[in-house]
Amino acid sequence: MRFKDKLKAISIKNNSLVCVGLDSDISKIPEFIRKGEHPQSTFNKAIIEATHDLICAYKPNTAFYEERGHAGIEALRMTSDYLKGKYPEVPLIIDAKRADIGNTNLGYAKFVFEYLKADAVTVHPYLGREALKPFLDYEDKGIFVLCRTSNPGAGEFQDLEYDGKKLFQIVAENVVKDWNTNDNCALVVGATYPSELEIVRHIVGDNFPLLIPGIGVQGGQVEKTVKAGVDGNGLNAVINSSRGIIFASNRSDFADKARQEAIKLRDEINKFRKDSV
Ligand code: OMP
Repeated sequence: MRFKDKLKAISIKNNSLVCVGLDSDISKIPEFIRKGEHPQSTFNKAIIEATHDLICAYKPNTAFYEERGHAGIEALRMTSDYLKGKYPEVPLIIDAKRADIGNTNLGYAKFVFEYLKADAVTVHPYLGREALKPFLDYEDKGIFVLCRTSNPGAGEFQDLEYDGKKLFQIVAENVVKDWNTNDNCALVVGATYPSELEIVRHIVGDNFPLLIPGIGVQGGQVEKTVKAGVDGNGLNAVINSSRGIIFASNRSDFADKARQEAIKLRDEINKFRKDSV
């Protein structure tokens, strides 16, 4: 199934736009798990078991795995195998923020889509469409292009103006008009910038997924995010929370607490989602 269809189906089935960020920082995993074998994948499996019916996607950021070398890559692969085996209807977004010349991207794309079996990936737009072709050629996958990031310094380049438009607007326009020939593109816009999020949703229209990180710990507000981010059908917003869900507790109740946080976020999103449709 194509990523976009998979995302829509699970968002409707679980009635949820919550994406759980599996940013399983080894130093924050509960100690009793850290001491055991395969700590990151054991932790991820417990989070998946506790939340799979409440969410529309999982998004591990590779940084938290790469820092551990071989053990981390193995943990990512084990997490993917587990998800694909038990809950194949749930999309896996690998947050790797890749981008290089085309020849090199071939290797990056194979790693995320063939080795890790991801449904989607995050990429930088800086090198242009031609360089990202190896990603864009995977018709069934989702290619999330960074557009307006959530960090405080995002505007340094992304707000630069050309011809009366800011760079992030030009990125959104180019992606939706020129890059999306396989209907597999999506954009990343931070929850910390709801006005920019509204502009981007206006540019891309309905039926175009936006990954929206920055809720909770980074300060993004749910009401503004939902009102600005969902499409006309109340869908296609993938609202990510990582630390706020997976590290809600560092004791033996961590999975239950993660479930409670996921329910809280799902319900808060749905409260405002109804007003937006
Ligand atoms: P929390 O702040 O813990 O919820 O984590 C946010 C996650 O979203 C991290 O994995 C970030 O790398 C990622 N992210 C952002 O925070 N801001 C962005 O602009 C883009 C991303 C992303 O591409 O997911």
